[in-house]
Amino acid sequence: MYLQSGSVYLLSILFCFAETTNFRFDYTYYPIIDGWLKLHLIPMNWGDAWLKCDLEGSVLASPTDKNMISAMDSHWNLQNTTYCAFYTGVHATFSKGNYFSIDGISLAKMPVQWAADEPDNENNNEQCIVWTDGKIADVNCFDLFPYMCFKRKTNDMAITSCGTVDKEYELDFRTHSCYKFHDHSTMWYAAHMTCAAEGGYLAIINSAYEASILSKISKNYYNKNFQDSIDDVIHIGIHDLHVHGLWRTIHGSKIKETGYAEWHPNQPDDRYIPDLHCGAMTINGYLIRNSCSKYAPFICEKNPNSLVDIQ
Ligand SMILES: [Ca+2]
Ligand SMILES: [Ca+2]
Repeated sequence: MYLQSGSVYLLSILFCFAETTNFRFDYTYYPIIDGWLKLHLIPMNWGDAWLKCDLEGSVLASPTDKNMISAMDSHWNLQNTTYCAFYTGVHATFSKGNYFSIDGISLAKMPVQWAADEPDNENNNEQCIVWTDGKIADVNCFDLFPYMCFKRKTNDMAITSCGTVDKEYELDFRTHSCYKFHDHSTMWYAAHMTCAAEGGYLAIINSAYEASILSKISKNYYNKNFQDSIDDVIHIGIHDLHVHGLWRTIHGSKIKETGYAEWHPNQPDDRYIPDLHCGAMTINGYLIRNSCSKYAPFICEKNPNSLVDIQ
């Protein structure tokens, strides 16, 4: 019975993905560049913009040729924003004055024009390039601007059963969720941002079975890489950031209502310790209080439909 419903589920997923050629629903395909663009309207500094595109599986878009410029202009003109400029991927953050796109194309090879009075490298502190009204200007990389991400279509791109081109997500047929273990240790907030950019969320444990899956994934990593690991916790999606002691999932549920509330012995204790407001999982699958700024690996969970354009 289980196998049958699992098969039907898989078929529905495959059918759904066969119907779409989208990279992800929030990117727009432009045939002229054989790729996708996305404008992020929440302004960020250039480094954060670079990271956001990177986590989404793309790069900051650069005006490398006339087709890219045409597509970038078209996409920008679709948006309703009071900003007059957005970040491109062109930067000189490696050495002043030497501007390249993210993939190393020299600005000197791009068919672009500087805006009036640019470049001025104001205060000798402008190493990033914005696109403004069809021209470019150098700005301080810490200034906040919207930014545009670009994903080039490649022959090896394929949407998996997890609804993403990211092959590291694996579908579990019992939970109908996909999981990805990130071995890059980072703080809880950055882990949350990473999962969100990938179309997922920091894993929320809903059953003993799901705890066993996450434990197995984690043990695989730790046993392979650390023989004497004492740092054996993994960020997951629980916290008491809003009120000390009131533990919730990042989707707002009480821990007891998620279907799994197996805390590590003596956890969570009531002592108030600043910063100890984020939740983690031991490699054996027990919940534990953890420092939000502690660097640890993490697991993202993803609904297979989260990035699919269902219109
Ligand atoms: Ca300038
Ligand atoms: Ca779950």
